[in-house]
Amino acid sequence: MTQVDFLTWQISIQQRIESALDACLPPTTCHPTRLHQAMRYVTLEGGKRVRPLLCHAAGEIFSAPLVALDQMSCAVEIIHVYSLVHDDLPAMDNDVLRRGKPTCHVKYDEATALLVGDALQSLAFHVAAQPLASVPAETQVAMLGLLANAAGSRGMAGGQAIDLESTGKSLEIVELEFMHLQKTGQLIQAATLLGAHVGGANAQQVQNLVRFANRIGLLFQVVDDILDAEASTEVLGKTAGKDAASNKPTYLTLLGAKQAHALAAQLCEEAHNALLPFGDAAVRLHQLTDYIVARKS
Ligand code: GRG
Repeated sequence: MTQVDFLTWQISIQQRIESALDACLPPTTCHPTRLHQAMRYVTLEGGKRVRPLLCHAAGEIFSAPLVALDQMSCAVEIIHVYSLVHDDLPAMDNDVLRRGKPTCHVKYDEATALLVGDALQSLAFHVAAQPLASVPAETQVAMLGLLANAAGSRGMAGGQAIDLESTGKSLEIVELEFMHLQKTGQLIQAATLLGAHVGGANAQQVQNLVRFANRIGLLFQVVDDILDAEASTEVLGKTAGKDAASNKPTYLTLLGAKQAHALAAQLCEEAHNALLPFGDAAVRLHQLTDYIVARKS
């Protein structure tokens, strides 16, 4: 079967996700209108949609139904958006720019930003819990558990807690790795595995994808650290140089730029190798791996 090129595929998934997210979110006319406006403001028209792309790419290995992949992709993306809104709050990263727009608490106010995050997290589980015709109910319950763990204190929220505690401190490389595997890696892994479960992946296939996602999670973060130091605010759509300004330990501060680039190249190779058991079926995951390394924002 001839396949469209990566860019065409990427844009088509991004468009599917934009309309699926639009359909998930309450309309702005629905009371309380300001909260719903703010939820739509932070979720729609922005972001690279990396997690939905991973979910679709993993699901495509098993020819999973696209509508079911849209549903689980939206759930993960909505959790991700909630985390960005809370991360930007003055009590956390205190940032004014996200996805090229004023952050939620700047555009609205802090209380609204807190509620937007809370409401988005609930919405994500509501979306993920909608019946999926192609997935056995017990598998879907396990998928909900997987998503909850990835977002919780032993996943993203826990990683964020470690991040806040480590500001101004120097971490060992293994500690930095652990923090990122929790903060960024767990949700990236959940996106990949949810796609695979929608497609009915078996235990061995899931294990192979865990290995892949683990490398991709770290790779994503190493590249994020490099971009924070080397790219401009304009291109990033968020404040550049934030890590150094807030005295955060990063791959760059621990390893230096040259070794951070070398680590990215190594993680990229390991991610590709983890996909070898899937042969050509994993083409989109291979392409996404290269995209994550080459991304400019
Ligand atoms: C507040 C519970 C809680 C967690 C926050 C996501 C996060 C955890 C913090 C964001 C800060 C940060 C730089 C995290 C590391 C990498 C990351 C998740 C970057 C943002 O994700 P992208 O690049 O963003 O996929 P877009 O906007 O493209 O979706």
